[in-house]
Amino acid sequence: MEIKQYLNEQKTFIEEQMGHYMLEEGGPFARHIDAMRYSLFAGGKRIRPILCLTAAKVVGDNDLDIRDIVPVACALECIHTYSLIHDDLPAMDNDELRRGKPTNHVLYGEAQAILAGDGLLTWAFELISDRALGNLTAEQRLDICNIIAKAAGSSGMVGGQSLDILSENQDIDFDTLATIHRSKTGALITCSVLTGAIAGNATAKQFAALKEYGEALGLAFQIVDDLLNVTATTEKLGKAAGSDAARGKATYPAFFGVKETRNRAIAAVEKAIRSLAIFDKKAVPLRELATYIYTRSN
Ligand code: GRG
Repeated sequence: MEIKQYLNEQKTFIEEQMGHYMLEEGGPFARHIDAMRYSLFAGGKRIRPILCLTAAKVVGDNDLDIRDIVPVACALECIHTYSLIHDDLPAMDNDELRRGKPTNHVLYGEAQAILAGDGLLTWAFELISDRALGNLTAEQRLDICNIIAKAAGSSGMVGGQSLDILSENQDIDFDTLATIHRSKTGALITCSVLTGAIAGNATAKQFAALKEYGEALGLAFQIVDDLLNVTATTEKLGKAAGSDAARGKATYPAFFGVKETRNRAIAAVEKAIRSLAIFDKKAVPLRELATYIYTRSN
């Protein structure tokens, strides 16, 4: 299978579906909804929703209808987009470019950008908990809400972001860097895989394997992000290259140099692929996605 073609098809499908599930334009809150839609539809690889849907297909039986899981996949992208909007704010990374376009606060102002992020985060939980959307049991919805809240909140992405900011220009040890990567980036990636596992009714053994896969993939993803920040151009990245060093952030290349960082990324990809040993050829897209994470250029 050609993974790039699979990813493109999935990205197109998810973007169509997000158009369907996102708040409609207009009405009294038109400017707020515009700001949310601007960042949600500004491009992006859609890796988290793709992981969710692909994991569900791996464990699901023949009756699985992927459309039942689409609201959850869209919710993951809403949360990811909120995190990027807030990450770009002047109080955080103060970036003016994201996905090759002006950041949310540059266009809408800081207050509206904060609210666009808040709106997307909250909308995500509305999508998952709305019984009229998709055919999931109440228990599945509750488990999915819980796993996402944990991954996105203070013991996951938000906590990791806090530690990341506090660690700028500090002499942190490798354990702290690993904690930042695991919580800030890895947690939402792992949970994207696991939401698919819950929606597809994974067995305990399948769930454990997918958890190991998600954790290794999340690590590989962040190591490659660190590498690209050093090796790629702003044009290619669609966001400021070299920004980690400029901000005094601890990264894998800062700890180990580029060559050893590449080796560690490859080791994480290999671990992710090994974790899928219990699955048959249905898991090919997950395996190839792990390799793609290493070779991606933005
Ligand atoms: C709660 C005020 C407040 C802020 C939260 C949690 C947070 C802000 C920010 C952390 C999220 C963050 C920027 C993590 C870095 C992860 C990362 C590598 C993001 C880029 O992901 P891609 O490459 O992006 O999937 P695309 O553009 O493809 O969607």
